[in-house]
Amino acid sequence: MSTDSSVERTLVLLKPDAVERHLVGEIITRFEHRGLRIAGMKMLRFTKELARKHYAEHLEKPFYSELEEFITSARCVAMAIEGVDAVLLVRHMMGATKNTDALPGSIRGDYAPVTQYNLVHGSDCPAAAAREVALFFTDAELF
Ligand code: 3AN
Repeated sequence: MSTDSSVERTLVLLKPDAVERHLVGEIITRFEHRGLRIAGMKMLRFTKELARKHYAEHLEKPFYSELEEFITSARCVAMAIEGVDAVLLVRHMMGATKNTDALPGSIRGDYAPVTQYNLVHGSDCPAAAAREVALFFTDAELF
C-alpha cells in the first residue's frame, strides 16, 4: 500500500439502466466483495435541477440533453461508498467511460453495450466525491 493511501468516501450512482436491467444486486455485490463499505444508500429519481447540479461540468456538452433525459427517466440508486482509496478503486472497477475502452472484468466492460447507457457513475476525484456525496446525502444519512 502506498504511504498516501487514505480512507475515502465516494459517490456511486446505479443509473436507470442498471435498475431496469436488474443489475443493482450484481453491482453492489462487486463493491462489497472488493471490501468496500456502504456508508449510505437510497433510491431516488433525479429532477432536472439535480441533474444540472450533478452534471454541471457537462452542461455545455453536445450530449447533455440526452444525458439529462436519460438520468431523469426513471429511478436510480445512490450510494456513498467508503474504503481505502475508494475513489480510484471504484473508478477502476467501473471501467472506462467509452464503451469500446471499458475492459472485460470491469462493470461497464462486462455489461454496458454503449457509452450513453453505462450503468454506473463514480466520482472522479476526492474533491468531486466530497461535493457529490453532500449533494445526495445529509450527515445523518451517512453511517
Ligand atoms: P464518467 O461517468 O465515466 O465519469 P463523464 O463524467 O465524462 O464519464 O460522463 C458522464 C456521463 O455522460 C457518462 N457516464 C455517459 O452516460 C455520458 N456520456 C459521456 N460521454 C458521452 C458521449 N460521448 N456520448 C454520450 N454520452 C456520454
